[in-house]
Amino acid sequence: MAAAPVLFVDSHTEGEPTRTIVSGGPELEGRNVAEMAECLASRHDWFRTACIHEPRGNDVLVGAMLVPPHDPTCQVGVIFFNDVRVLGMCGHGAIGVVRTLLHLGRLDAALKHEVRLDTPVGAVTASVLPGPDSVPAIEVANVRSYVMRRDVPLSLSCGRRVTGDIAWGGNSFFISKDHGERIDLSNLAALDARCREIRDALGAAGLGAIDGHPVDHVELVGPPADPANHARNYVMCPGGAYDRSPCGTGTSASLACLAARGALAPGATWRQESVIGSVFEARYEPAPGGGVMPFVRGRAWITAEGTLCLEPTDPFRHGIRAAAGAATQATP
Ligand code: PYC
Repeated sequence: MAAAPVLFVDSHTEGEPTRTIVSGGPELEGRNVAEMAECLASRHDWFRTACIHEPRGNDVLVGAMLVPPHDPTCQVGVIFFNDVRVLGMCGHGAIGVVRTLLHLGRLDAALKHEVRLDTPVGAVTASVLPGPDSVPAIEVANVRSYVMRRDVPLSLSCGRRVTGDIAWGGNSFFISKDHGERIDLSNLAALDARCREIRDALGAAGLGAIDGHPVDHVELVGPPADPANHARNYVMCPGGAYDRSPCGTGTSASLACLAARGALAPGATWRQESVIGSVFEARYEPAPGGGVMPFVRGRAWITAEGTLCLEPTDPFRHGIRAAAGAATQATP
């Protein structure tokens, strides 16, 4: 029997792209979405690389595979992945998925509409709200976010010392303010270098993973360019690409840090600017058990839709992977 076509819809959320796999792809086994994600990672990694790696994708793209939900309160299951691995959660990706569901007519944009997404790290509720220029604003009630370690000092290879908090917002982040770099598109090379130094120093300090979470996102925070906003960030993702959006899980982790310091009251609005100047509006409620329940609001636009073709004769049908310095294709 021929494999079902892989249908996709591409969107961007405040600049950061999401490729939603609407149908097709490998059958994933599991008693819940976390187990299905594990099945994708361990047995079908070729599908992740086919969707995200060149020549079909790129290192900025995040994939979102729609799967049947297991949590009976959820309408859809979603497994996020990037150029490196399967992710637990992705804030901009969740907004892109909901925009895609609206585009496909699976949600009614005219109504205030709630949709629950079953993700590997738990159920996430998204609300569709009226937005400026009749573009809906999508607010994601993310998973509980919390600080794992505060004021962690690091010595970088350049000799600079930085401090930062390690926090969870659906992914784990090292969040630093005293990094010494301008958060500006004209300074990308230096921002990239500083984040890589920080990641190396985290590894050298034995902080590459905490509480079972790889600390593989680095978030540099600075003053906003627009005084209407509260902060600007540069977020390096696990593969080294920077987030064009203000990063939903990174904004959630930042809220947890602000709340832990008493620097932001529950319910108060936090406008988080990205390095490209796009904005997420966020707030939190105290979480039972500590930390915060974050709400992150942003907008997404559809950029493309179609079928991914994996021709059997194409040596790079499963994506180009750099292994030991050589470009190889991933095989199932
Ligand atoms: O929005 O959570 C996010 C995210 C994580 C990595 C890229 N974007």
